[in-house]
Amino acid sequence: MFRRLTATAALLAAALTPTLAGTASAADAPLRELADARGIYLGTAVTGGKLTGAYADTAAAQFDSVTPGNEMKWGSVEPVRGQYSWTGADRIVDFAEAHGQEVRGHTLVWHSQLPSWVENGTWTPDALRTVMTDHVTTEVSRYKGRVDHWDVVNEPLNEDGTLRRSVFGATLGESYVADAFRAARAADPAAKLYVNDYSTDGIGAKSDGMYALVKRLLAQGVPIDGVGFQAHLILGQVPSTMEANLRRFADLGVDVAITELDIRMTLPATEAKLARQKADYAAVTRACLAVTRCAGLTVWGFTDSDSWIPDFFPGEGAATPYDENLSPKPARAGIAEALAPGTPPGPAGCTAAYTVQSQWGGGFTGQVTVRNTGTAPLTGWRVVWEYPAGQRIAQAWNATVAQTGTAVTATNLPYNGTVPAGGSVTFGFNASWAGSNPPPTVLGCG
Ligand code: 9MR
Repeated sequence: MFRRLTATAALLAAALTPTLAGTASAADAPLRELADARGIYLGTAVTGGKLTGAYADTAAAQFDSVTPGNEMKWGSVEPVRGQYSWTGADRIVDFAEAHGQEVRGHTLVWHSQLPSWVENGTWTPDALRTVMTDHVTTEVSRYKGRVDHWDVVNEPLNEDGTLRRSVFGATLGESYVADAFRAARAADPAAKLYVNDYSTDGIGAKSDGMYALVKRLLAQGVPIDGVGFQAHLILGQVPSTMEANLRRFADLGVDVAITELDIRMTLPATEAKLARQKADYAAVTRACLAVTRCAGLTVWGFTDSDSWIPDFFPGEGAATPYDENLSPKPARAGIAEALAPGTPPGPAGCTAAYTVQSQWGGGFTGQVTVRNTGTAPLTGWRVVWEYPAGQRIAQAWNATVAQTGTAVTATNLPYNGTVPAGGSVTFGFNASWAGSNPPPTVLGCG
């Protein structure tokens, strides 16, 4: 899909006033309008059974694309061979149509959440190929004209970039990927067909494998339109090569999309971690905006009450842009500010470097350098960090510094908020320590 440009762009540009850290007033606009004005869609995974009340209202108001979290998977729709159950999937597609949203169909061929008759069957290559293409044809035909993007093949690769030995890979080799795409194209020629995987977000062995796979498929004339990057990320670990990675795929002549974004942290969530998460969400959003063929960005659940993370990573969570009570978190503002008219796409606007200048019994002097690594001037900055060993800030200069428990927030003063591209400013402070004085565990700038 190519970017959609609408009149909303001009309206929003006129309505929003640039302030600290981008355009703070963009936080009030629905995310879907901000995204639309920048030519991308903003989607969320949803759980069909929860689509009532405030959950439904937020999903409809903020997002212009939905992905069924589970309801379109093979195990959900064809639990018994040839017997299809569409209730869960229909509910989400109906909801999307009622609210002017696109649908990302997820997913047709995947090694997980398969019915046991497929996973544990004994298959000849021909029999499995027939079962697979029948499944693809039936599901895509059912939603012909109603599903905009399909994750046709999900997670086909191992960590080293080789073909996963799923029942499909082991029985059919790489040919199953091509056959699944051909069946999907035949069933709905207008739907955009994607291959989708995790840990392919930055440049590395696995994304190299995906790159080579997509190149081979294209060379064979396989009807593949796009590559999905799931982006199940860890706080503070947005790959620095994400934008370059998206771009190299786009340069092959396919669309790209961020399909399952979440950014998990070790619980409890603190102010500093949430601020870091905000910067991370913004960085991913900017990476998509920077690549013209990035069709859109989908979060994997918009509320922490509907996230897979706590079940799969005990002790971790708070990975989505809204908290469990559907209140927006700083991460939501991170997306909004990145999408706001006038925010430059591309790499994050600032980094922070923390050093201890001198230390004595019980006290030390610290210094933080804020560097503008973006392409536009910063018009304000905020640095957050977290102390692991009970350090306490006593006084600061060249910034306003506040501490709540372990979390420290430093903001610019009127005279040093503007930092030109490539420039830096420094502030300092005196603080106390006892026992040890380790560096901050979380450090972020936004
Ligand atoms: O969000 C889905 C969760 O409810 C399921 O329990 C889980 C089972 O694996 O699948 C989750 O979604 C996955 C998605 O379909 C593919 N990429 C990884 C996602 C997280 O596991």
